[in-house]
Amino acid sequence: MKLYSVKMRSSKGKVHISGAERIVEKEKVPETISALISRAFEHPRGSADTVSIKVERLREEPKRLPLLRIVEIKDRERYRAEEIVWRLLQKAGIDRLISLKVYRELLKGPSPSGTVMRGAMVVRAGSGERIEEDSFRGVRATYMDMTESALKSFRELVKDEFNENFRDAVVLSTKVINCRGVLAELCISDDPDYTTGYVSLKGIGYVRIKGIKPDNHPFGGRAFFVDENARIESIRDYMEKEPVIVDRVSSYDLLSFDGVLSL
Ligand code: WAQ
Ligand code: MG
Repeated sequence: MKLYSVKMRSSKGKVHISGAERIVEKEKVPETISALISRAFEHPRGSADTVSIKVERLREEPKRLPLLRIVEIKDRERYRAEEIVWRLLQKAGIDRLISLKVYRELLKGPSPSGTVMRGAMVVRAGSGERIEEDSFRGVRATYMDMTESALKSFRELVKDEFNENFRDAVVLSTKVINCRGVLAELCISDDPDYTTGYVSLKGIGYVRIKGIKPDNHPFGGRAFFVDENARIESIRDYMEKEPVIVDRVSSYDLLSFDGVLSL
């Protein structure tokens, strides 16, 4: 089957507004472009004045993966966002102080210029050292999507919680967590009004965190936590080149925070 990657990036002036991507069969390319352009025009960060679309034939068969298991915290309001983040990351062996440092860095704009990065920082879980080669840009996960049938099951699974940010984020994180050497991911949206983020942990899944940042906060970012032996070249290669398609969903549960910590 001939599969194509369709990517969209939009900006207003020099400012990046949004990006999204799909992997589809050739016949679906035109309608996919149209849907991505509508999305760019309707983005809450502002209507784009420039939208770029890139269409490429995939040279490799995508790796097929099940979606990460998703959990949500039932008693979210009993804890501070910071505490939820560090206690989850502690399950991946990451020290509290390292987690808090990264969390705060993402919230203030993790690029050395004090703005958001386009990609993710890559952090050694043991030492907290940032190893991405370009700390302005970071490492980008790309070439990933869900099959139509997995998307249908995903909508049924998450019901009213469905939105495009959520859909794209679980797919991205499924790719990221399946990378050799990656132990965990922390994500905070840079959209001022999208305050749901997540921590994903290898072997556990995607933990959704409502109110991971304050309302109307225009910064955010992602951190990929890797083990001591991980090489940045192989992490980057996998993230930026290997195509992944999610072809089935797992589960979506509401658990107490203690319940999540004991998974
Ligand atoms: N690869 C690596 N990092 C990325 C990528 C990518 N493809 N796309 C974005 N980032 C980084 C970049 O630094 C952004 O500033 C940051 O992540 C946030 O991106 O309801 O909306 O697209 O469960 O604003 C997560 C929660 C929503 C979804 C995430 O991220 C849910 C979101 P945004
Ligand atoms: Mg955004």
